[in-house]
Amino acid sequence: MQMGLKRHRIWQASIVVGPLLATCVGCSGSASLPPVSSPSSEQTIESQGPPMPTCGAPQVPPVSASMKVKIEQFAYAPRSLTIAPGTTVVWINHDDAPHTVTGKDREFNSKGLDTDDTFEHRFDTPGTYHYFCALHPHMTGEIIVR
Ligand SMILES: [Cu+2]
Repeated sequence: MQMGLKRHRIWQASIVVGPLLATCVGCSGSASLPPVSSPSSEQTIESQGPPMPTCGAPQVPPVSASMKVKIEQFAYAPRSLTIAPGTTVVWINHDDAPHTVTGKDREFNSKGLDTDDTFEHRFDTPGTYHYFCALHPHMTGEIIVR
């Protein structure tokens, strides 16, 4: 009777070790196929804990600010835009006619923008930047960086 009990215990112990090893293998295995593209990937990473290197989840860079200026009916909207240094301004042409975004002092200059084309420029230095459309010089706008 007693011998039988002991054997039973030993058998149980070996069963406990087995699953532990299996869990370890399972960890690294699951880390290699994380749902990286899912928006909740940050939560997934936290729950996975230390084994991050094989995970390869890309760190989301801080989103740099950007502002949009529409080009509509031969005008920039808004015509005057105030932004913080380091902001990227994106112009998008909603007109059927081509337009450009040309800095008065040529600090920046787009090609002719067709419909729905965009042009972007990052403003790092405080100041007022006047610009116009090279094809329709009466179209003017300004970017104020401060
Ligand atoms: Cu134009």
